[in-house]
Amino acid sequence: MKEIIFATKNKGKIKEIQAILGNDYTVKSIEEIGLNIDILEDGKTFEENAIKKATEIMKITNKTVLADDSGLQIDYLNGEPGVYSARYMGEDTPYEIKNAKILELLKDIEEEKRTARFVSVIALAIPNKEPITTIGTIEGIIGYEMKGENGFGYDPIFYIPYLEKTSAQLSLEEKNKISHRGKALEQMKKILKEMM
Ligand code: ITT
Repeated sequence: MKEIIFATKNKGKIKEIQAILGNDYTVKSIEEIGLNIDILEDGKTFEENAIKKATEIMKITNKTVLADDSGLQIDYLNGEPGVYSARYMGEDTPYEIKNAKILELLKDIEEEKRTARFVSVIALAIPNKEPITTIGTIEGIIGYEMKGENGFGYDPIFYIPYLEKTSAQLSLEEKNKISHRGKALEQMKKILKEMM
């Protein structure tokens, strides 16, 4: 089977990615190939950061590499935490604390003003080729409490009105069908078929 390296250290992401690409490709995280490097995510956009992650690892390995840069944009907070989602309140701060802080900031805000979306940009880097990106989004609102045990990160506060559930209350398969990352990866799957 064709091998793809996924330039992520996030275990929640890799689970979702393997469920989507795993039947067609052998997907390895950077840890699984024995690399331990930190890439400075200094881009201003998801696209810049995704391309940077994929390209840096492609140059080191000389192999096909995918990367995801993603985040949660909360309209009431002017789009924050956005590209800083992983670093919001500090990279090592537990998500219970980050999520509690966001709930507190939006405490008395009515539903109409709680709109938010997850965005994922997937970048593909192949040696000697220009990088290619795909994008996926999912719209929702910030809930009034944390709910659900699945997923990772901000999933317990991301409420999807038409499902009446947070994304942490969805199974991996349910989330992948509708999520930002699922949508971006499905598009990337088509590109991969042509390129590899
Ligand atoms: P890598 O760079 O190693 O892939 P990371 O966690 O640092 O891992 P990002 O820089 O792309 O990745 O930050 C994405 C953050 O956005 C992630 O850490 C979560 O806080 C949040 N996020 C993205 N997708 C999410 C999802 O599906 N569910 C919950 N939170 C998500």
